[in-house]
Amino acid sequence: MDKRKALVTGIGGQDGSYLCEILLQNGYTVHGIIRNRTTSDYTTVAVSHVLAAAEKNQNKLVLHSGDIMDPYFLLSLFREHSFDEVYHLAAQSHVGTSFKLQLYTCDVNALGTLRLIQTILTLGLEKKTKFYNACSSETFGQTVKDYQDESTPLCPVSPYAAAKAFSYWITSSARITHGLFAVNGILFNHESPRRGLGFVTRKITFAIAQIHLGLRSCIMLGNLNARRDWGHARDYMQGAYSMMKQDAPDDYVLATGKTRSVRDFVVTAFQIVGIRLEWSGSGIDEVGVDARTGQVRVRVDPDLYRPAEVSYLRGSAQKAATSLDWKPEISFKELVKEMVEADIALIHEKPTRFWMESKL
Ligand code: NAP
Ligand code: G4F
Repeated sequence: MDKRKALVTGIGGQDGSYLCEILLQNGYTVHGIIRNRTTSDYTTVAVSHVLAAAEKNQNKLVLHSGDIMDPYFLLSLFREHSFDEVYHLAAQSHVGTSFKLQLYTCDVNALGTLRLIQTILTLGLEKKTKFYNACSSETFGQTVKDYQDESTPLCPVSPYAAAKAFSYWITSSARITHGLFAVNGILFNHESPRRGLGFVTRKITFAIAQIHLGLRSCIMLGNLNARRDWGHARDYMQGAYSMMKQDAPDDYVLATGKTRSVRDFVVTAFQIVGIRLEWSGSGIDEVGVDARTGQVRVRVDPDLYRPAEVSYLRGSAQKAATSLDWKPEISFKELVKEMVEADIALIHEKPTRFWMESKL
């Protein structure tokens, strides 16, 4: 069994919670950075999984309350533990929010990555510690190609993507300049029941669960025509783990190769609870109506349009298939079903909880 020591930044997020489980299954001692919440009664689904794993794996999973923006915190953490592998997942990961919080997003997503790399270099750990950077398909921006892969130029249109592009280049630079085992995982959208409520898939599945249980009537959405390549987060974290197992560092795209619109996601998710949608109107007047009852279930809110949109993403993960033997296991329909059913179960389980309406 491998006895390696890994650090996961952003362990309390969707991906961190799955990666933590994968690392524990593979015999790692896992350390995770989690931000202290002053309102301790608020626990996301992802965090609750990490806390459950910590309970089950005492001494094998160590949670550190901290922030990647504090270099002294990072220095003392790395000095004490000199990790074998660092999976850097922490980020302000919401693209829409990045237009309002530009400086903050760039500070965390771009300079936060540099802070971690600098910590490794400052402590002379570049020959010991492997580094994974969570890069994003959002960095491809408005591409004209039918699909995007490792050779597609980065052309960011949001502050989020610009910051992630910086993180990509500073990671490759550390590989070239300092010989650091540094990997960029360029991941297309991946979802799960542990996704934050502000992302469109979970916003939809959570609202449909509420509609199904008679707790609300309609979902407000922005751009229904945007297309994404959606996979399952567990599959993608398995891929990220494989990238770090290679003999030499490299950059890899993870994607399903299939693209679907937000509208397709809504239609598929409503089908899980037996509702068939029919669409009428156009632009901000478009509505999705329950074909059987005539009730309006989807409306468009122009406030949810983004100042600049990535309208089409479809990835080719050919390189990961060949070099990592990676392929996504969970289909789009299985993903949507798992998410809708998990949200119905969650609301059943915690009916009195105050659920925040997502305005994102
Ligand atoms: P997520 O659920 O938003 O998780 C991000 C985590 O980072 C959260 O737990 C957050 O903590 C933490 N964090 C943010 N700022 C921090 C800071 N300054 N110090 C310490 N922790 C901080 O995102 P995800 O979906 O798991 O994605 C993981 C990474 O992959 C992110 O870097 C994201 O940008 C990237 N990515 C995601 C996708 C995707 O489709 N999911 C695709 C491509 C790339 P709080 O909860 O306290 O905010
Ligand atoms: O779910 P989203 O917010 O994800 P987005 O912007 O694609 O970003 C996610 O994937 C990236 C990988 O490509 C990650 F790097 C990033 O961290 C994040 O995980 O939005 C998906 C699409 C967008 O086109 C958005 O305009 O859905 C559209 N959309 C339509 N209505 C909406 C809504 N998005 C949100 N969040 N909320 C809406 O009501």
